[in-house]
Amino acid sequence: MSSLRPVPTSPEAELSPELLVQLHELMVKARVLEERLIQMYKQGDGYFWIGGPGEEAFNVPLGLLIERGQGPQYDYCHFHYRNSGTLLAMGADPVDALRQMKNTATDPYSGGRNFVGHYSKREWNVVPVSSPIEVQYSMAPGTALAQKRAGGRGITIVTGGDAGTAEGDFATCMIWSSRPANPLPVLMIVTNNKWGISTSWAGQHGEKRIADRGKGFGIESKTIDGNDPEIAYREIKAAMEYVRTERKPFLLEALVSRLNGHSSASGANRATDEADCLQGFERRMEERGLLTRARMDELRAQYNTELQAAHRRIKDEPQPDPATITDHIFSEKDLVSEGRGDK
Ligand SMILES: Cc1ncc(C[n+]2csc(CCOP(=O)(O)OP(=O)(O)O)c2C)c(N)n1
Repeated sequence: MSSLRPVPTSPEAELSPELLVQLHELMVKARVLEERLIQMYKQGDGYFWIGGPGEEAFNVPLGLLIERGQGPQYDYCHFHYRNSGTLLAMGADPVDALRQMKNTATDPYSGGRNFVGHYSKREWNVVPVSSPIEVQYSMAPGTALAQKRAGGRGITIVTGGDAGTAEGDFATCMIWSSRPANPLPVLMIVTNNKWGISTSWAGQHGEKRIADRGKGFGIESKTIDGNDPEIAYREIKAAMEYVRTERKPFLLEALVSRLNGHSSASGANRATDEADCLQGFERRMEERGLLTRARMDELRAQYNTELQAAHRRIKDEPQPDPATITDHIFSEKDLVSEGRGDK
Protein backbone atom coordinates (compact mmCIF):
# COMPACT_ATOMS: atom_id res chain seq x y z
CA MET A 1 0.00 0.00 0.00
CA SER A 2 1.78 3.12 -1.18
CA SER A 3 0.29 5.40 1.51
CA LEU A 4 1.83 3.21 4.19
CA ARG A 5 5.48 4.09 3.77
CA PRO A 6 7.43 4.55 7.00
CA VAL A 7 8.94 7.95 7.72
CA PRO A 8 12.70 8.16 7.08
CA THR A 9 14.88 7.54 10.10
CA SER A 10 17.46 10.13 11.11
CA PRO A 11 21.03 8.83 10.65
CA GLU A 12 22.49 7.83 13.98
CA ALA A 13 25.36 5.92 15.45
CA GLU A 14 25.64 2.41 14.03
CA LEU A 15 24.75 -0.47 16.31
CA SER A 16 27.77 -2.48 17.43
CA PRO A 17 28.62 -5.71 15.56
CA GLU A 18 28.06 -7.66 18.82
CA LEU A 19 24.55 -6.25 19.16
CA LEU A 20 23.75 -7.00 15.50
CA VAL A 21 24.86 -10.61 15.94
CA GLN A 22 22.76 -10.87 19.10
CA LEU A 23 19.73 -9.45 17.30
CA HIS A 24 20.21 -11.95 14.51
CA GLU A 25 20.53 -14.92 16.89
CA LEU A 26 17.35 -14.01 18.71
CA MET A 27 15.46 -13.41 15.46
CA VAL A 28 16.45 -16.87 14.23
CA LYS A 29 15.52 -18.41 17.58
CA ALA A 30 12.11 -16.72 17.48
CA ARG A 31 11.48 -17.83 13.88
CA VAL A 32 12.47 -21.43 14.58
CA LEU A 33 10.25 -21.44 17.65
CA GLU A 34 7.24 -20.29 15.63
CA GLU A 35 7.97 -22.86 12.91
CA ARG A 36 8.10 -25.58 15.57
CA LEU A 37 4.82 -24.40 17.11
CA ILE A 38 3.13 -24.48 13.70
CA GLN A 39 4.48 -27.97 13.14
CA MET A 40 3.15 -29.05 16.54
CA TYR A 41 -0.28 -27.75 15.60
CA LYS A 42 -0.18 -29.61 12.28
CA GLN A 43 0.87 -32.83 14.01
CA GLY A 44 -1.99 -32.61 16.49
CA ASP A 45 0.19 -31.52 19.43
CA GLY A 46 -1.91 -28.46 20.18
CA TYR A 47 -5.36 -27.15 19.39
CA PHE A 48 -4.61 -23.71 18.00
CA TRP A 49 -1.65 -21.67 16.82
CA ILE A 50 -1.20 -17.94 16.74
CA GLY A 51 2.12 -16.11 16.90
CA GLY A 52 4.60 -13.64 15.52
CA PRO A 53 6.51 -14.90 12.46
CA GLY A 54 7.27 -11.73 10.49
CA GLU A 55 7.46 -9.44 13.52
CA GLU A 56 10.88 -10.56 14.82
CA ALA A 57 12.75 -7.47 13.59
CA PHE A 58 10.61 -5.33 15.85
CA ASN A 59 9.78 -7.68 18.71
CA VAL A 60 13.35 -8.79 19.43
CA PRO A 61 14.78 -5.26 19.88
CA LEU A 62 11.77 -4.43 22.03
CA GLY A 63 12.53 -7.34 24.37
CA LEU A 64 16.21 -6.41 24.61
CA LEU A 65 15.36 -2.84 25.60
CA ILE A 66 12.75 -3.61 28.26
CA GLU A 67 13.83 -3.02 31.87
CA ARG A 68 12.83 -6.43 33.18
CA GLY A 69 11.75 -6.98 36.76
CA GLN A 70 8.86 -7.00 39.21
CA GLY A 71 7.10 -3.94 40.58
CA PRO A 72 6.65 -0.32 39.50
CA GLN A 73 10.37 0.48 39.20
CA TYR A 74 10.51 -1.90 36.23
CA ASP A 75 8.62 -1.85 32.95
CA TYR A 76 5.10 -3.27 32.80
CA CYS A 77 4.33 -5.29 29.68
CA HIS A 78 0.80 -5.52 28.29
CA PHE A 79 1.45 -7.66 25.24
CA HIS A 80 -0.66 -9.32 22.58
CA TYR A 81 -0.39 -12.78 21.04
CA ARG A 82 2.42 -12.01 18.56
CA ASN A 83 5.15 -11.16 21.07
CA SER A 84 7.11 -14.45 21.19
CA GLY A 85 10.28 -12.71 19.95
CA THR A 86 9.97 -10.15 22.74
CA LEU A 87 9.67 -12.81 25.43
CA LEU A 88 12.67 -14.70 24.05
CA ALA A 89 14.75 -11.52 23.98
CA MET A 90 13.73 -10.89 27.59
CA GLY A 91 15.20 -14.28 28.44
CA ALA A 92 12.27 -16.70 28.26
CA ASP A 93 12.92 -20.39 27.63
CA PRO A 94 11.38 -21.35 24.24
CA VAL A 95 10.50 -24.79 25.65
CA ASP A 96 7.89 -23.13 27.86
CA ALA A 97 6.10 -21.92 24.71
CA LEU A 98 5.99 -25.54 23.50
CA ARG A 99 4.45 -26.49 26.85
CA GLN A 100 1.72 -23.90 26.45
CA MET A 101 1.11 -25.14 22.90
CA LYS A 102 0.70 -28.70 24.21
CA ASN A 103 -1.36 -27.42 27.18
CA THR A 104 0.75 -29.27 29.71
CA ALA A 105 0.47 -28.66 33.45
CA THR A 106 4.12 -27.57 33.31
CA ASP A 107 3.29 -24.52 31.16
CA PRO A 108 4.46 -21.69 33.45
CA TYR A 109 2.30 -19.04 31.78
CA SER A 110 -1.14 -20.58 32.24
CA GLY A 111 -0.75 -24.10 33.64
CA GLY A 112 -1.90 -25.54 30.32
CA ARG A 113 -5.09 -23.50 30.20
CA ASN A 114 -4.49 -20.85 27.58
CA PHE A 115 -3.59 -20.63 23.88
CA VAL A 116 0.04 -20.51 22.85
CA GLY A 117 1.54 -17.00 22.84
CA HIS A 118 -0.59 -16.00 25.81
CA TYR A 119 2.27 -15.17 28.12
CA SER A 120 2.06 -14.15 31.74
CA LYS A 121 5.01 -13.73 34.08
CA ARG A 122 4.61 -11.87 37.34
CA GLU A 123 8.35 -11.68 38.07
CA TRP A 124 8.87 -9.71 34.84
CA ASN A 125 5.69 -7.58 35.05
CA VAL A 126 4.30 -9.43 32.01
CA VAL A 127 0.56 -9.04 32.45
CA PRO A 128 -1.51 -12.01 31.14
CA VAL A 129 -2.10 -11.76 27.38
CA SER A 130 -5.80 -11.62 26.64
CA SER A 131 -7.55 -13.26 23.67
CA PRO A 132 -10.21 -10.54 23.48
CA ILE A 133 -8.16 -8.02 21.56
CA GLU A 134 -7.26 -4.52 22.71
CA VAL A 135 -8.29 -4.75 26.38
CA GLN A 136 -4.59 -4.43 27.17
CA TYR A 137 -4.78 -0.79 26.06
CA SER A 138 -7.38 0.11 28.67
CA MET A 139 -5.40 -1.66 31.41
CA ALA A 140 -2.09 -0.01 30.55
CA PRO A 141 -2.89 3.43 32.06
CA GLY A 142 -3.48 1.65 35.41
CA THR A 143 0.06 0.34 35.76
CA ALA A 144 1.43 3.59 34.34
CA LEU A 145 -0.44 5.55 37.00
CA ALA A 146 1.08 3.32 39.69
CA GLN A 147 4.53 3.92 38.18
CA LYS A 148 4.03 7.66 38.06
CA ARG A 149 3.03 7.67 41.73
CA ALA A 150 5.92 5.42 42.71
CA GLY A 151 8.50 7.61 40.97
CA GLY A 152 11.50 6.23 39.09
CA ARG A 153 12.06 5.35 35.44
CA GLY A 154 9.69 2.39 35.01
CA ILE A 155 7.33 2.66 32.05
CA THR A 156 4.31 0.78 30.76
CA ILE A 157 4.54 -0.84 27.32
CA VAL A 158 1.43 -1.95 25.48
CA THR A 159 1.35 -3.72 22.11
CA GLY A 160 -1.38 -4.66 19.66
CA GLY A 161 -2.27 -4.86 15.99
CA ASP A 162 -3.67 -2.28 13.58
CA ALA A 163 -7.24 -3.57 13.25
CA GLY A 164 -7.71 -3.65 17.00
CA THR A 165 -7.17 0.11 17.18
CA ALA A 166 -10.80 0.42 16.05
CA GLU A 167 -11.84 -0.75 19.53
CA GLY A 168 -12.71 1.86 22.14
CA ASP A 169 -9.95 0.55 24.41
CA PHE A 170 -7.35 2.14 22.14
CA ALA A 171 -8.97 5.56 22.51
CA THR A 172 -9.30 4.94 26.25
CA CYS A 173 -5.54 4.52 26.46
CA MET A 174 -4.88 7.70 24.50
CA ILE A 175 -7.32 9.74 26.59
CA TRP A 176 -6.17 8.51 30.00
CA SER A 177 -2.46 8.68 29.25
CA SER A 178 -2.52 12.19 27.75
CA ARG A 179 -4.55 14.20 30.28
CA PRO A 180 -2.57 17.42 30.77
CA ALA A 181 -3.27 17.28 34.51
CA ASN A 182 -1.63 13.88 34.81
CA PRO A 183 0.09 12.48 31.72
CA LEU A 184 1.27 8.89 32.06
CA PRO A 185 4.44 7.02 31.03
CA VAL A 186 2.90 4.69 28.45
CA LEU A 187 4.66 3.50 25.31
CA MET A 188 1.76 2.63 23.02
CA ILE A 189 2.90 0.32 20.24
CA VAL A 190 0.92 -0.74 17.17
CA THR A 191 2.47 -3.44 14.99
CA ASN A 192 0.70 -2.77 11.73
CA ASN A 193 0.66 -5.89 9.53
CA LYS A 194 -2.13 -4.36 7.42
CA TRP A 195 -4.57 -7.15 8.25
CA GLY A 196 -7.29 -7.85 10.80
CA ILE A 197 -7.76 -11.62 10.27
CA SER A 198 -9.04 -11.45 6.66
CA THR A 199 -9.94 -7.75 6.48
CA SER A 200 -7.37 -5.62 4.70
CA TRP A 201 -6.26 -2.28 6.13
CA ALA A 202 -7.34 -0.64 2.87
CA GLY A 203 -10.77 0.89 3.29
CA GLN A 204 -10.79 0.72 7.10
CA HIS A 205 -8.77 3.80 8.12
CA GLY A 206 -9.66 7.45 7.48
CA GLU A 207 -6.25 8.53 8.77
CA LYS A 208 -3.10 7.98 6.68
CA ARG A 209 -1.12 6.52 9.53
CA ILE A 210 -2.30 5.18 12.86
CA ALA A 211 0.49 7.20 14.49
CA ASP A 212 -1.26 10.37 13.28
CA ARG A 213 -4.04 9.71 15.77
CA GLY A 214 -1.66 10.80 18.51
CA LYS A 215 -1.82 14.38 17.19
CA GLY A 216 -5.37 14.97 18.39
CA PHE A 217 -4.30 14.07 21.92
CA GLY A 218 -0.97 15.89 21.93
CA ILE A 219 0.82 12.53 21.99
CA GLU A 220 4.23 12.35 20.29
CA SER A 221 4.22 9.64 17.65
CA LYS A 222 6.11 8.04 14.79
CA THR A 223 5.70 5.40 12.08
CA ILE A 224 8.75 3.22 11.46
CA ASP A 225 9.86 0.30 9.30
CA GLY A 226 9.37 -2.59 11.72
CA ASN A 227 10.99 -5.01 9.29
CA ASP A 228 14.42 -3.48 9.90
CA PRO A 229 15.86 -4.49 13.30
CA GLU A 230 18.42 -1.67 13.27
CA ILE A 231 15.78 1.02 12.75
CA ALA A 232 13.50 -0.70 15.25
CA TYR A 233 16.22 -0.85 17.91
CA ARG A 234 17.11 2.83 17.57
CA GLU A 235 13.54 4.06 17.41
CA ILE A 236 12.26 1.94 20.31
CA LYS A 237 15.22 3.11 22.37
CA ALA A 238 14.50 6.77 21.58
CA ALA A 239 10.76 6.40 22.28
CA MET A 240 11.46 4.61 25.56
CA GLU A 241 13.91 7.28 26.65
CA TYR A 242 11.28 9.95 25.96
CA VAL A 243 8.63 8.10 28.00
CA ARG A 244 11.09 7.30 30.83
CA THR A 245 12.31 10.84 31.27
CA GLU A 246 9.30 12.97 30.27
CA ARG A 247 6.78 10.64 32.00
CA LYS A 248 4.46 11.19 29.02
CA PRO A 249 2.94 8.80 26.43
CA PHE A 250 4.40 8.02 23.01
CA LEU A 251 2.64 6.26 20.13
CA LEU A 252 4.93 4.10 17.96
CA GLU A 253 3.55 2.43 14.86
CA ALA A 254 5.74 -0.27 13.29
CA LEU A 255 5.02 -1.58 9.82
CA VAL A 256 5.58 -5.34 9.88
CA SER A 257 4.79 -8.48 7.88
CA ARG A 258 2.47 -11.37 8.63
CA LEU A 259 4.30 -14.43 7.35
CA ASN A 260 1.94 -17.28 8.25
CA GLY A 261 -1.48 -15.74 8.05
CA HIS A 262 -3.58 -14.80 11.03
CA SER A 263 -3.54 -18.13 12.89
CA SER A 264 -4.05 -21.87 12.42
CA ALA A 265 -7.67 -21.01 11.61
CA SER A 266 -6.45 -19.90 8.16
CA GLY A 267 -3.97 -22.77 7.78
CA ALA A 268 -0.79 -21.10 9.14
CA ASN A 269 0.86 -21.61 5.75
CA ARG A 270 3.73 -19.42 4.65
CA ALA A 271 2.70 -16.28 2.71
CA THR A 272 4.69 -15.66 -0.45
CA ASP A 273 3.79 -12.00 -0.94
CA GLU A 274 5.16 -10.57 2.31
CA ALA A 275 8.67 -9.21 2.95
CA ASP A 276 10.66 -11.45 5.30
CA CYS A 277 12.61 -9.35 7.84
CA LEU A 278 14.99 -12.20 8.63
CA GLN A 279 15.98 -12.76 5.00
CA GLY A 280 16.60 -9.05 4.51
CA PHE A 281 18.72 -8.77 7.66
CA GLU A 282 20.73 -11.91 6.84
CA ARG A 283 21.57 -10.52 3.43
CA ARG A 284 22.92 -7.34 5.03
CA MET A 285 24.87 -9.23 7.69
CA GLU A 286 26.53 -11.27 4.97
CA GLU A 287 27.30 -8.22 2.81
CA ARG A 288 28.91 -6.47 5.78
CA GLY A 289 31.00 -9.53 6.54
CA LEU A 290 29.51 -9.91 10.02
CA LEU A 291 28.16 -13.43 9.44
CA THR A 292 28.60 -16.11 6.80
CA ARG A 293 25.77 -18.05 5.19
CA ALA A 294 27.29 -21.20 6.64
CA ARG A 295 27.24 -19.82 10.20
CA MET A 296 23.62 -18.68 9.83
CA ASP A 297 22.56 -22.09 8.49
CA GLU A 298 24.40 -23.76 11.35
CA LEU A 299 22.62 -21.59 13.91
CA ARG A 300 19.23 -22.35 12.45
CA ALA A 301 19.98 -26.08 12.37
CA GLN A 302 21.14 -25.97 15.98
CA TYR A 303 17.92 -24.29 17.23
CA ASN A 304 15.89 -26.67 15.10
CA THR A 305 17.53 -29.73 16.62
CA GLU A 306 17.13 -28.35 20.14
CA LEU A 307 13.44 -27.58 19.74
CA GLN A 308 12.72 -30.83 17.95
CA ALA A 309 14.19 -32.70 20.92
CA ALA A 310 12.23 -30.49 23.34
CA HIS A 311 9.04 -31.16 21.40
CA ARG A 312 9.56 -34.92 21.82
CA ARG A 313 10.33 -34.49 25.51
CA ILE A 314 7.39 -32.34 26.52
CA LYS A 315 4.86 -34.60 24.78
CA ASP A 316 5.01 -36.85 27.83
CA GLU A 317 4.59 -34.13 30.40
CA PRO A 318 1.29 -34.34 32.34
CA GLN A 319 -1.88 -32.50 31.40
CA PRO A 320 -3.51 -30.36 34.12
CA ASP A 321 -5.40 -32.32 36.79
CA PRO A 322 -9.15 -31.74 36.25
CA ALA A 323 -9.49 -31.22 40.00
CA THR A 324 -7.54 -27.96 39.61
CA ILE A 325 -9.96 -26.47 37.09
CA THR A 326 -11.09 -23.63 39.36
CA ASP A 327 -7.59 -22.76 40.57
CA HIS A 328 -6.63 -19.11 39.97
CA ILE A 329 -10.18 -18.08 39.08
CA PHE A 330 -11.34 -16.89 42.50
CA SER A 331 -9.08 -15.01 44.87
CA GLU A 332 -11.09 -16.25 47.91
CA LYS A 333 -8.99 -19.39 48.09
CA ASP A 334 -5.84 -17.45 48.91
CA LEU A 335 -7.66 -15.15 51.30
CA VAL A 336 -9.08 -18.12 53.20
CA SER A 337 -5.70 -19.81 53.51
CA GLU A 338 -4.29 -16.55 54.82
CA GLY A 339 -7.18 -16.26 57.30
CA ARG A 340 -8.49 -13.10 55.64
CA GLY A 341 -11.69 -14.36 53.98
CA ASP A 342 -14.77 -16.53 54.37
CA LYS A 343 -15.24 -19.90 52.72
C1 LIG B 1 -12.84 -8.01 21.31
C2 LIG B 1 -12.52 -8.96 20.21
N1 LIG B 1 -13.12 -8.80 19.01
C3 LIG B 1 -12.81 -9.64 18.00
C4 LIG B 1 -11.92 -10.65 18.20
C5 LIG B 1 -11.57 -11.60 17.06
N2 LIG B 1 -10.23 -11.25 16.60
C6 LIG B 1 -9.14 -11.92 17.00
S1 LIG B 1 -7.75 -11.34 16.32
C7 LIG B 1 -8.60 -10.19 15.42
C8 LIG B 1 -7.91 -9.27 14.46
C9 LIG B 1 -6.88 -8.45 15.09
O1 LIG B 1 -6.20 -7.74 14.11
P1 LIG B 1 -5.07 -6.75 14.52
O2 LIG B 1 -5.48 -5.95 15.69
O3 LIG B 1 -4.65 -6.01 13.31
O4 LIG B 1 -3.91 -7.69 15.02
P2 LIG B 1 -3.16 -8.86 14.22
O5 LIG B 1 -3.83 -10.14 14.63
O6 LIG B 1 -3.27 -8.58 12.77
O7 LIG B 1 -1.76 -8.80 14.72
C10 LIG B 1 -9.96 -10.25 15.69
C11 LIG B 1 -10.98 -9.39 15.07
C12 LIG B 1 -11.33 -10.80 19.47
N3 LIG B 1 -10.43 -11.74 19.74
N4 LIG B 1 -11.64 -9.93 20.45
